[in-house]
Amino acid sequence: MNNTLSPVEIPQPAPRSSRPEIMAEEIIERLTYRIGKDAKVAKPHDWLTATILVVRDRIIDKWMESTRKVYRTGDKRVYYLSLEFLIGRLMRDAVSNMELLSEIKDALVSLGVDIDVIAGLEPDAALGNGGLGRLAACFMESMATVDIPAYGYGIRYVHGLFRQQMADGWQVELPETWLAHGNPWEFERRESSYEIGFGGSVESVGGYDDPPRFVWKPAERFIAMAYDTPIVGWRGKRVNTLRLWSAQPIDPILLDAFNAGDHIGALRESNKAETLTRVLYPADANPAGQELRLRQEYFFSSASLQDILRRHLQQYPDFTNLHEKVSIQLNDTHPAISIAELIRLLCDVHGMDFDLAWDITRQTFSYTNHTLLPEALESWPVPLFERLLPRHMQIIYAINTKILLDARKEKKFGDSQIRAISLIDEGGDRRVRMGNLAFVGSHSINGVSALHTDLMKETVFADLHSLYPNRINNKTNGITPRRWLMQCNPGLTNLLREAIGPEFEDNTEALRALDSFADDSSFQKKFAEVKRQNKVQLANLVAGRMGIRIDPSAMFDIQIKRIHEYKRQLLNIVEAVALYDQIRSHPELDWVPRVKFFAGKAAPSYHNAKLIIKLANDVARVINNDPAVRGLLKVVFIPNYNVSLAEVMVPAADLSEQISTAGMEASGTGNMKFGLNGALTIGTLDGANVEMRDHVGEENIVIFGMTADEVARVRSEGHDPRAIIEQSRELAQALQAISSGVFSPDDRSRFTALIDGIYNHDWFMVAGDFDAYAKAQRDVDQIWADPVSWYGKTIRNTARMGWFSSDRTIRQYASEIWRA
Ligand code: HBZ
Repeated sequence: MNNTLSPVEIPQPAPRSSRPEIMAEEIIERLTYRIGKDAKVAKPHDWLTATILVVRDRIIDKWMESTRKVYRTGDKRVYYLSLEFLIGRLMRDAVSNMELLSEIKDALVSLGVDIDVIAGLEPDAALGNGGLGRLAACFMESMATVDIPAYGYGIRYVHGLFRQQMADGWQVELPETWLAHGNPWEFERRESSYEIGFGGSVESVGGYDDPPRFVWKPAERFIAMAYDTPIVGWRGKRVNTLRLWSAQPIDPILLDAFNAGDHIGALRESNKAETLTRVLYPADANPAGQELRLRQEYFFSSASLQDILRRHLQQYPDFTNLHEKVSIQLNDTHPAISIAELIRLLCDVHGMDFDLAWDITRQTFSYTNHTLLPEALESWPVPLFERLLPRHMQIIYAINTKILLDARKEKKFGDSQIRAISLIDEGGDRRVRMGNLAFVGSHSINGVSALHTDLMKETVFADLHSLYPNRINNKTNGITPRRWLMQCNPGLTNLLREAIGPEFEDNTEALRALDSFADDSSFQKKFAEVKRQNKVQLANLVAGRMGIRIDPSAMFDIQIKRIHEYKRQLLNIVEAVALYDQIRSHPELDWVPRVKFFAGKAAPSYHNAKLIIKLANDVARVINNDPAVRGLLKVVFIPNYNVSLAEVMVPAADLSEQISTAGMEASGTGNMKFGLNGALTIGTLDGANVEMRDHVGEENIVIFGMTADEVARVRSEGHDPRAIIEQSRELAQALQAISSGVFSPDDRSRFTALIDGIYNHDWFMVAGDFDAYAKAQRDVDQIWADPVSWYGKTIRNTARMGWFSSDRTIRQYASEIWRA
């Protein structure tokens, strides 16, 4: 019943009890009436679903409260538009943030169910590739935690990031089916559906006295339907919405065609719609240039904007105050078409004048850049753009005219600078530059670490920055301490609570108090014991999944992230080969036992990244089976890296590898997770490593290698990698061994071209940084050999990483960008 029709007061449901007995009853109730299973025959999966439904009810109470509150207060809403949300499993997160963990455990125990068993069955929602998608997930949780009324908008991909399997050491991609058992977290919202068009033509109407109005007549139309997932903040203070769009056909079946016997043709529309939101593009650095990707980008941007405008009109008479009530954050350029779409909706649909619409648009949008790699900057061929989005193309030309006039007015710009500022790349085939569109359509453009932001000003956006000097700002990334400390590392969390009290649970910077325990030997012992337990868990996982036995007293040296040449897994592997050689040549020396762990996925079309995975596996096979190594060195590549695997690996790490070529990693966030969980970092002065060093102190982090400036200089002046290699016997031998097939006897030239890249140009400075890296690793060995020193440093890492909480990052976005 709609309460505008009915004069009666609709009673609110009574708040749900959190007593274990009551929750146990409710779990049985859900099992019986919602799932239709008798407890006697229920499968673990049924118990999981029933448990989620019980937790979900308690979340819904808070969810509605949060929604009512923002209507009441008229507070500004923040919209986070992202093509990726790498949220992982939600049950432990929800239960823990609702502070129901022990109650739910007890309820399940009373029913004979082990929470860890059912929690492990929840699919890992991998609607993202890597750092960018995971950042969006951490931000969603932090926005709820710091009480910002926020909505995440994205796509409900049927298939998230592919499942990675190894076949003889090669990556094989298999489809991922996270929705196979249904998704108890989501609510289908049929009433929140919007029409999305593509193609067709633009007509202009009117125009005598009034300015002409443009009407887009799309050739194809689809429906975007919403699915909502509640996102719970810490202590359940606020629950926000993650709204993901799914494409539906307007006509599910073309009956005329069907009746005429064309059974396949009858489903054409339906198939086309399903294709739109079926898969996540698996490339994380080179833009996926296909038409379907642009369609996905426009599809979710348009649906989100229509939804935002509809919500605004429920509370306000028109859009003149839109920028006061709405902030839209663009997570990279993937949703940048939203800028043209907002102008289209305001002008063409709601009759606003272009200049006002442009003004409001710019005050509403802000854009986060996540990469400087020139090949990663999105651009679309003008003919494709024109065909798919003819009206948006016109709007982009109109914006461009304004921008270029601005630029011409400033006498300082020459032709090459004007060309760099233009939204259209005119060199070669004409292309629309999405980065430039995002920049000029936003009042704030932020980088994700201090170094990255500086480099943005100096490189990709130098000319736009000179035209609009106050727009670029920095917001150093952060991670949510709930998932990345309290949930994934309960052992450490308990120890911290014992030592410094519970304040850090609400304010991560209170971890600082741990500093005074760093040299306390009894605390060091407890800290070491927690780490050992976490390492045992990882060792068990590896034994169970891969049949490899590892000794938890060895140093766990971990590099987990997407496989990319700039992230330099290759440098790590080459160093492992060099170390292997040393151990065999000098068995008499006191080698520190190490296990080098790798995990990560390669983009399916990224040849060298896939070769690097194969190399890691080939090297692992040889080293792990060589009795001369006596178990002093092991190499393990764990397949199918995802959020859930990270939750086991991060707490178990002794050494965190953050070794990208300086100037290339925008920030990194894995670096922060490891530091918080008491790992020592070995890293370059890149991305947020620079700020980590400033926070933890340079004596508590192992920094090596060329700086970003040095890399830039070497690249422009040219260097001679061959000479560098010849001067380093260790490096030369390792490269020679790999290149000549020592690790690939079945195909001796498998890695020759990969290694030739180092000899010939060494773009990523693997040779350039090798000696510094190898020396830094031996420094790490020395620290390890002295446990008092090791734990002093790692405890200080945990103590000083509080600033890297995404709560801090979100507060900075809120006060400096969103003014929310
Ligand atoms: O964003 C990453 C950066 O490499 C990393 O340094 C940073 O910490 C993180 C969060 O700011 N960038 C990505 O993860 N980028 C992508 O995943 C991506 C996905 C699709 C694309 C391009 C990039 O088309």
